[in-house]
Amino acid sequence: MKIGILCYPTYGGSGIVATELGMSLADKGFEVHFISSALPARLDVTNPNIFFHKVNVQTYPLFQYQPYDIALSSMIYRVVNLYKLDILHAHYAIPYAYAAFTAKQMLKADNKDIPLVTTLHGTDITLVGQHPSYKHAVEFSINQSDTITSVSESLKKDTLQFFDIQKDIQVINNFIDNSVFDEEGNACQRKQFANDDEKILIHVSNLRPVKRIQDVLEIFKNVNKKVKSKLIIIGEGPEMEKISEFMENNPELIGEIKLLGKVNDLYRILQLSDVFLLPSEQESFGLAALEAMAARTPVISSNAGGIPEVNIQGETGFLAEIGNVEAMSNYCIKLLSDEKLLEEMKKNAKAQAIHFDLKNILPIYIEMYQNTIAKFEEAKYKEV
Ligand code: GMT
Repeated sequence: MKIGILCYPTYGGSGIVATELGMSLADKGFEVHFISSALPARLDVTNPNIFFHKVNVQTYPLFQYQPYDIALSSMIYRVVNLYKLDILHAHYAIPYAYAAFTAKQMLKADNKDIPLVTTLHGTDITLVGQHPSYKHAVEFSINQSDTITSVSESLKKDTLQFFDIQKDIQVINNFIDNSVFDEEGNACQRKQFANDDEKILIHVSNLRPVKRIQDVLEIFKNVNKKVKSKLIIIGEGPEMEKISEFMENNPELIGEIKLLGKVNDLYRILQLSDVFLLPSEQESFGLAALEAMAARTPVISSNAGGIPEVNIQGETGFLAEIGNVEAMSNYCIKLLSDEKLLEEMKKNAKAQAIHFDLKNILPIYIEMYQNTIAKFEEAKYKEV
């Protein structure tokens, strides 16, 4: 099977899922073609089954805005024709599902067509997709997809609530390759980040307002008063300014907070962390929390969106209402002050990550592709 994957190349949940999925499919012998504006961050192009096609946007002085979506559709059309793809998989509704629909129309004009799968990831539904500028195009392109998948039950519910969707939505959860997180002797040295008597709290995100970075900082401030600790923040994004502001207002914490920016082998740092903070305003699944769990790190989070499907109250961590910094701080203090509880939750977190292992989720994706192609061919046959 030859699969075309359309995704964002940057550090962000949808791009990571698309890249990890494509690489795992390539390992299984499928031919996988990535179409994106840049090389996806985690993509290993040394695999002979992986192809990367960069979308080039021709700048022209007449254009006030460069037409990326047109260049993307043309590239999809071109790659499907050149490499005889069997199926397209768009990750994130805009612009990918929309551009794929246009490419399909171009193919149809040549009496060709291939099926389209669209995976909804989160903010394409809960945030940006609802903006009046995009809503109709998002709804239309979802409905034009042959198969629709969402990364959690919660996101499926939101999609059906916010849009008029005329097809079934199959939930295929985010996944993790636990084997990567299990490699021994790979963890960084704990003393690089904290003293022996200190606990390590960690937050990883693209630091957008939806991640509530202010809550992360306030929780740490409360915890640090009671438990000797350090906070590691990994990622870059628009809320960086909030962190600098917080440091200015809390100079006593400057030495306690370490900003690492974008990090490639994240698991090496997650492996030595004691608790992961995820107080998000919205979170369709919480891949970052799953990555933490795979590294045996319990999660203190909000109960937004699909997080409760991943982080189980009192088992793999604790959850509180969005914005309830006090409750999340207290849970964190409780967890970090009780070695027995901490060890038990670390164990439970890992067990939960195994539940979402690649080995369990990849066959679901493969079956979904096979079913989609079979249904598509059947419908074509009936048309003739
Ligand atoms: O929020 C991010 O980090 C990026 C965003 C994306 O679409 O790139 O992530 C979303 O997709 C992830 C993978 O499916 C989910 O695990 C995240 O929960 C989701 N983020 C939000 O819903 C805010």
